[in-house]
Amino acid sequence: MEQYLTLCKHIQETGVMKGDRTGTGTKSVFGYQMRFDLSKGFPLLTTKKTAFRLVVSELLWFLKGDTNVKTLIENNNHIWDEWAFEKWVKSESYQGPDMTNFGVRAAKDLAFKAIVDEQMEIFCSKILADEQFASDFGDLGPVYGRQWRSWPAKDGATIDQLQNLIEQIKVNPNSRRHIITAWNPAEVDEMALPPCHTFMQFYVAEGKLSCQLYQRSADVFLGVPFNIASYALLTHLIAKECHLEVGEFVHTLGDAHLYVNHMDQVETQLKRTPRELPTLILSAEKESIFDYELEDIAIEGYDPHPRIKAPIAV
Ligand code: UFP
Repeated sequence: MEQYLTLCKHIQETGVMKGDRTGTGTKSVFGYQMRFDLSKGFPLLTTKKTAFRLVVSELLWFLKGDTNVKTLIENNNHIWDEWAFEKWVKSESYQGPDMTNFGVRAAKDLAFKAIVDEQMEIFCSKILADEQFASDFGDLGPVYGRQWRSWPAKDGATIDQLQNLIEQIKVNPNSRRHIITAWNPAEVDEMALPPCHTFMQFYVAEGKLSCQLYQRSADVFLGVPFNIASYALLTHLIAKECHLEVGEFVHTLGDAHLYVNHMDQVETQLKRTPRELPTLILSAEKESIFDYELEDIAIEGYDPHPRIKAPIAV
């Protein structure tokens, strides 16, 4: 995973200071590309412990076309909580302490962070306990799952981009049209977070399946390690169903940034030496990518450096 550390250094050295939506501030570059040869091991970051189980439960959530955080929270996956929580605290239904700009404020003020955490806990228990609440506030809008599996088409029809893609890879591997887009201009405004990983293309050559992702916006410290693992996993799953070997994952970034409050963590990471990549183990019984459950996907030989905590910018 030298490629990832090289990207961090590249932003440190050549990035420009840039304000951003969250008010945190970033160091940023525009346009960058990394390549990962998936036959050489599974690209899960070894210079800090990265929670693979969260990558898996999020990807399975996308694959099922789900857009409600309830399923994620049931699996003890809290990576999308902030986005749903934001909708709740901005609504009439929320009666607790003022949560304006809770992300930025919590990052600077530990006492306030405790108040946010408390409200977040209340939010998660309500999602789990109250179906109406979950349907009102757990849904993130037409995010990835919706666009991948049921992109709204003319006359109320929907397009299953993922199913179509897999079929085309099987019957017409040489096609240059193996594409899925999550960026739906007609619906972006209804999404809790407009898709960061916006557009993917698959490519078949010499019996191997490769994937290229265009990611419009990349939180290089917190988001990117997840994004790499998630698309590497997706490529493996599709390759297995299509009886192909895995080729490369090509990761193309638009605005690639380090948040200013992640700089110390990045330094820590850069001092560490990458270790051997782990191996992905997929259940031999599962064929269709739509049939996988959490226990069908595992990682072996993962021996990372310890976790590094950092505040997320909301
Ligand atoms: N982000 C990622 N990867 C993701 C994801 C979010 O890096 O998969 F969902 C980061 C990028 C950016 C922020 O820092 O979240 C989204 O903010 P914006 O919409 O303003 O680009």
